[in-house]
Amino acid sequence: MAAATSPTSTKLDVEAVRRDFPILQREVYDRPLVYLDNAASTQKPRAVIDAVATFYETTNANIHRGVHRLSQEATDQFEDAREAMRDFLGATKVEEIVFTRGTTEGINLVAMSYGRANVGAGDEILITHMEHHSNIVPWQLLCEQTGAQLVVAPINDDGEIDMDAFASLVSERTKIVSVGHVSNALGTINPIAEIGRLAHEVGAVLVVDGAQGCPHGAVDVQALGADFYACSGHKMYGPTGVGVLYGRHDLLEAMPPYQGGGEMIRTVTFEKSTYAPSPAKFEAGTPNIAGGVGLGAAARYLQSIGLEAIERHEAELLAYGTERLAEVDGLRMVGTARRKAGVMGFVMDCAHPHDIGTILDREAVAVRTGHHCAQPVMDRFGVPATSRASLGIYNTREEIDALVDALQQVREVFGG
Ligand code: C6P
Repeated sequence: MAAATSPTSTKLDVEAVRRDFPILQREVYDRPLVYLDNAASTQKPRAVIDAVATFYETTNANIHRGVHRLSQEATDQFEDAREAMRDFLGATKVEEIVFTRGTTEGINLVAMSYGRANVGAGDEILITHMEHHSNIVPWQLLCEQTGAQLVVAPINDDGEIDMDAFASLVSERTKIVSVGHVSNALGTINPIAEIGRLAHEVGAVLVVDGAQGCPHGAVDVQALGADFYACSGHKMYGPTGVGVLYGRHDLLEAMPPYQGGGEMIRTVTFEKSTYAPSPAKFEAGTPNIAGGVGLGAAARYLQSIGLEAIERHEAELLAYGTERLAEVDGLRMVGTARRKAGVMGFVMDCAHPHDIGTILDREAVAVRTGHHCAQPVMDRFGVPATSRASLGIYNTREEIDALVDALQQVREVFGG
């Protein structure tokens, strides 16, 4: 792995970072790939690819149950990855890190385990208008099952939470507050610590959807005041099908299991089973072992570059991208919050987002188009869909220029 920067250095060496990602060497339609779909899924550095391949080549075995050497080594590697994620998220104990399939499963776990045990008729779950479907539907399911009420805090025209309205919606009835760290559709970075204070004042727990938070800057679950923080490996340069849920230890210990099966028990008889302590209690069945090992490698890779350097790099690119997109006639940005991560969602007066995406694709520029699994956000801004360019650690100003050039082609094709 190239030493792109040291954690303390100020500037990220983007060319060194790019050399760490083999896929960036490939061409699309005989042109260099311009990958601006990082909010959907990031590319994988050699460190992650090697960690997964080496695991299968040298260590592969089931974990936590074998006395043989490979099983012990596989267990050690998987648990080492848990430690890497503990450190990455600033949790105090490894017992607070539960491996999941990703953010979606993490939030469902909290809803179905903590929620069913602690929420009842007349209680409220507070979310915001900018949430991803993964942070809406699990709470709707919980409300259907318990008779609780889903309350939605409004957002303003820039795509920021209206914090006065939010504060007025927090009450003694609020049992769970669940908010995205960073909006995938708007890029807004939410004031999580402030939201946590409001939640805790009334004894509610704070769940943070960290899918778009942890890839782009340092996360400290304690400083954020998060009681739960869910994230996905594939959005932080790690493998797909694996993620983690951070949960405060006392909460996890008190929560009932979410799924039953092997691994999560202490004893089983037909009359009654008893359960293992967390995190095993929430990890029924054989997990994605190689994926977990790859996720640990991704966390350490990001730390080796430096989370502050990553944040600064993406903030500079976002500022440049916002400026350059403003040059495109008829383009309107959707999501103009003061605190934003590298997500640029936009519409154009001359073309539908899907047509924009198709033309950009022919120019080898990969963006996502659609509702981004955030239909209420689209409704709020009165658009059926947006095109979204989302930034990662390997993106460059030249790639933003390529995006803008391709958008000028869109204007030429569709007129205007
Ligand atoms: N957003 C996007 O293109 P999973 O699928 O479980 O890894 O992550 C779900 C999820 C939850 N919350 C937020 C804020 C997200 O952005 C995502 C995934 C992708 O924006 C795919 S829809």
